[in-house]
Amino acid sequence: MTQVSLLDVQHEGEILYVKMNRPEKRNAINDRLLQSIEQVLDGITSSIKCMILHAEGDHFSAGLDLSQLQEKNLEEGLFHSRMWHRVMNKIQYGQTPVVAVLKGACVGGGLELAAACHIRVAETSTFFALPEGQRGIFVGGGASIRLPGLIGIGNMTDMMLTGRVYYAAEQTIAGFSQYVVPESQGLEKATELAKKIATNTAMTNYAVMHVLPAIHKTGTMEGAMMESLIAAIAQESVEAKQRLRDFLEGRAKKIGE
Ligand code: 1HE
Repeated sequence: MTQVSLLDVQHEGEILYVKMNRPEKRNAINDRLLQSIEQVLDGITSSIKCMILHAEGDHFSAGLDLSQLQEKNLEEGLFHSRMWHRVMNKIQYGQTPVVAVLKGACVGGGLELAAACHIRVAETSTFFALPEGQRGIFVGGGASIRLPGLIGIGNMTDMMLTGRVYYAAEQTIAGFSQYVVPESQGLEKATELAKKIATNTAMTNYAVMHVLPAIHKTGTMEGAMMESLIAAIAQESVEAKQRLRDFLEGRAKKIGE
């Protein structure tokens, strides 16, 4: 039997477009889809300056493919969750910033996937939920680690205990996504943002992706020292020095230009 590819991957210059392509199952994430995402992440080279993760169909993702979970025993369940953690960590702490374009369902593991990305652009049809509570299970793709930081532990608790759904259109979701855009405009907005991200120095993007979260999680003394170290490292690069000269000599764009 020929297997249809669950991911559509396209390069455009420095931007890598990765599209989940399982619309008939609302982009529910089975192991094959998760592993395909991991393969793409493993293959990213420094020529890619930003990745955009988006989805075919009306929904970003209906979360974990529940048909797979049903068959797992305790040990398999543990390793399955750890596999999710591995892939989510490769997104968050990988080679390149990732911008996610959200629409329709962004629920369960789909929300965990979105939360691992660096920027989220939500079209107005997006809704966020954690149906794990109602399905009798628990989040297993890193939501406990990432979501409280985005929306607060109180809101995550509410979502899991009561099945609360948040709608992008209500504009109550500042923590879920940094941007809310009209229907069908997510990819255009994500591309605009990716192009900006691609103009940063590699060290700035690295520091934001890897050092900022580490500082955020550590004590203030240690965090301040880490900040000083990465600030010193970043300003030392030839490219940073050139950018500072460009500004001082009137060649750089001003804020907002
Ligand atoms: C699925 C899944 C899925 C759809 N696993 N097959 N996630 C959930 O509990 C969300 C479950 N899904 C839904 O609530 C709805 O499907 C939607 C609101 C997202 C979309 O509704 P709708 O009416 O557009 O589609 P549908 O008719 O419900 O689904 C279309 C098909 O996709 C159907 O299969 P078909 O063979 O009957 O056509 C559905 O069974 C299938 N489908 N969602 C498997 N999730 C790392 S741990 C994370 C733990 C979790 O993510 S738990 C949350 C799981």
